[in-house]
Amino acid sequence: MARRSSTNGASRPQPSSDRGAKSDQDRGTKGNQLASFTDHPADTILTTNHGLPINDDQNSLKAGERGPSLLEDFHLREKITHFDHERIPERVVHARGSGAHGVFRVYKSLSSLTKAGFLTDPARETPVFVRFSTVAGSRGSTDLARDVRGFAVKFYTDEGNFDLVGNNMPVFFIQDAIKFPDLIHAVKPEPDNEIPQAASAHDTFWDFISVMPESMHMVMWLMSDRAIPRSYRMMEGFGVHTFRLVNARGTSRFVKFHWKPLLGVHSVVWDEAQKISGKDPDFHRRDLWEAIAEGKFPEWELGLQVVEEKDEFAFGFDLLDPTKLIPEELVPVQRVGRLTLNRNPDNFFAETEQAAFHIGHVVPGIDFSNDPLLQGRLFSYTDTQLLRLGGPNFHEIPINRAIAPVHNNQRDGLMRQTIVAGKVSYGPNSLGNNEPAQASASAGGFVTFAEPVEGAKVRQRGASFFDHYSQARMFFQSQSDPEQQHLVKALRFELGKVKNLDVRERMVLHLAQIDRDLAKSVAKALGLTVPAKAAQPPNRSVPADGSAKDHQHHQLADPAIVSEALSMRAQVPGPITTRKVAVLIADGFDAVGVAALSKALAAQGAAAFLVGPHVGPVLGDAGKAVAAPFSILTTSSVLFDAVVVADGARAADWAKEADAVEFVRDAYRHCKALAATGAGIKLLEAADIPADGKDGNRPADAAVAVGERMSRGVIEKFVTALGNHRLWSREPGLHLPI
Ligand code: HDD
Repeated sequence: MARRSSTNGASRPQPSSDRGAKSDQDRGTKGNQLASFTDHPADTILTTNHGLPINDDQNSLKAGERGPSLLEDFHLREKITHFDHERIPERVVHARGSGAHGVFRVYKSLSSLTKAGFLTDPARETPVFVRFSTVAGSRGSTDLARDVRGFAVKFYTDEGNFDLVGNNMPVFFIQDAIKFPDLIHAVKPEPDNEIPQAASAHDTFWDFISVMPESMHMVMWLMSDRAIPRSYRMMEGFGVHTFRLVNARGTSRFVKFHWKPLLGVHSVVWDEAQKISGKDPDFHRRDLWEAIAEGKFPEWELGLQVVEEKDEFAFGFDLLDPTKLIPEELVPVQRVGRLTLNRNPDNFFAETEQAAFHIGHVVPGIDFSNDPLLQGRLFSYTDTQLLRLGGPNFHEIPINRAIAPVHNNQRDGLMRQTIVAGKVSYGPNSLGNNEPAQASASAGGFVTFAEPVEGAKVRQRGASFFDHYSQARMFFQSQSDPEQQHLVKALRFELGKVKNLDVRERMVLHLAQIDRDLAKSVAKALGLTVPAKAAQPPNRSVPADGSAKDHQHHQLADPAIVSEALSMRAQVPGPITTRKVAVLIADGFDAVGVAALSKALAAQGAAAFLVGPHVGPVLGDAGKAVAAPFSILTTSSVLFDAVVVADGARAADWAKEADAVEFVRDAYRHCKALAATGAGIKLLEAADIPADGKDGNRPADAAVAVGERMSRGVIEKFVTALGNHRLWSREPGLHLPI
């Protein structure tokens, strides 16, 4: 098999030829004469990094069979030196991630809003690279941590790269970038013992939050199920900040960017998330990889909320405040284009790990607002790459290269790849025809929107920034009952893990400002009570001289809004495409029934996976064996969306297996669709799952389908339940009394 070692990477848009210098590696492995050394083709022969074919890669060079190794062994030294330097610093935040290539296309020209070429030409397909991530954990941490997810998109446009570096939540913890290092120090593992990994449920995080009221809205999102997505493919994305769109006439409007997944917005439950973290910490990474490998390409629509310049002050909150969102009920999201992820990276390190996103990578037609969080980010991203990727030439790494031509007078530096001919590396010049030449606006030159700016130099924020609770309340009150329950349980869990009593008490005071019932429910599980008139909780995020005192706990002028768009449950569940169903089979299983079920699932893009008592051949009732890819030991129902127990000669044996009982019990507890036929029903009974028609004392469960045979009725009921994602009404019985 031919080995690919191109620095241009077949795996990403090709850069313009004038900058694509060939590497030593390419030159070294392409020589024809190598073919004569072995039976292998020339480009498969093992060489040093300098192209020398290696004769023995099994033994180091020694002075005699039993003698010491020799310093002369250049191959040993090169190999081990390279190995010693294989690691680069992981990202200080968002270290754990997964990437994919794809394309973006706008539905129709948005030229009235922006002059950005990729948003004005529906015929143009723009290549993209997307990296999803968690924030707090290290590179090897679990995918299912309760955390914000990064959603970073690099558009390789004809006018340069545009990076939309967003999250799966539309607001942020802090209002000003100056607090970012504090936030991250608080949430990362505690510095004395580096515990806990990838978790916010510890004292330093909640200590910080409990004296930072501006975090309350984001904390509601973090405690909601949005923080434990079912899949990267089933998350919304948000640019968070207010940006500007500028059209060819120079008219500017404010804009919030959204990504709306076509598979719906779905999450797992917390107990499930914790179990997935043990059973398959790569769950989201695997899910994304497999969907793309199978050709079931994840898709999102790009959404815009556009606000006219004249309406800048039309809201009770400030558009520059990243702890506030614009309710979709006030400004609808227009869906303007589609993102499709259609290709897995060839090499994780070269592409996903070395991808360098920067919120400052914009193209003509897109501009910034004065959001103080955004402004600070404009500094941070290039700065961090200098350390992480080792110097100023990280833009030359294939995954980061623009497809637009790059010409400038920047030269040299560590690991420079581009070979620029000629003497002139300055401008203006006369020796080089004054090139590279500046581009006029009409020739595509980026011109910053000429926003008038005036004011005293101050370290202050606008008054409405000090309303910390209104939108937190709006978020909580917009959730459906099960979503509120999950949020309450998450707070009980997280604060229950906090050892410091003062921190717990302060948090209850904050919750009381958001919603009294919420505070009471959480307090109860912490052994606390909410005072009849809850005191104002502390706010340490004010300057030492108290100049911001007047603004503390300011209340929004807007009437209370309940925003359906904030509830995942209020949204269309989406198709069952790519949903995974575990089918438990034992020897003598109902082969025709399982085939009918698999066919029905496949017809809607979902897939059945056979789980046997062991991996490998399991006999069907007609004597034909099928290979089970999973056994009850190698997998778990938390890794599937739904579970079926098939009838068969040995199906009743499942009921005696503790692992099988756990399998279906978890599926039921996590509100998933279940089906069982014939003797398979015994397993549901062993797990105390109400199987309708079998136990007259219990009401039928809308997401448990049972029958003697795998009838059309059983399959239809099961598939409908799968389409509803989860049957949350099962849950109340599982809760502590509130
Ligand atoms: Fe950030 C990475 C998103 C605030 C500093 N950030 C990073 C990534 C995402 C975000 C998705 C990972 C990119 C990738 O996959 O490589 N960050 C956000 C959002 C924010 C935000 C949506 C608020 C709205 N970030 C933020 C602030 C600062 C940073 C206020 C610093 C002042 N972020 C960084 C960083 C990182 C980063 C240190 C780490 C690795 C990197 O940039 O390339 O520069």
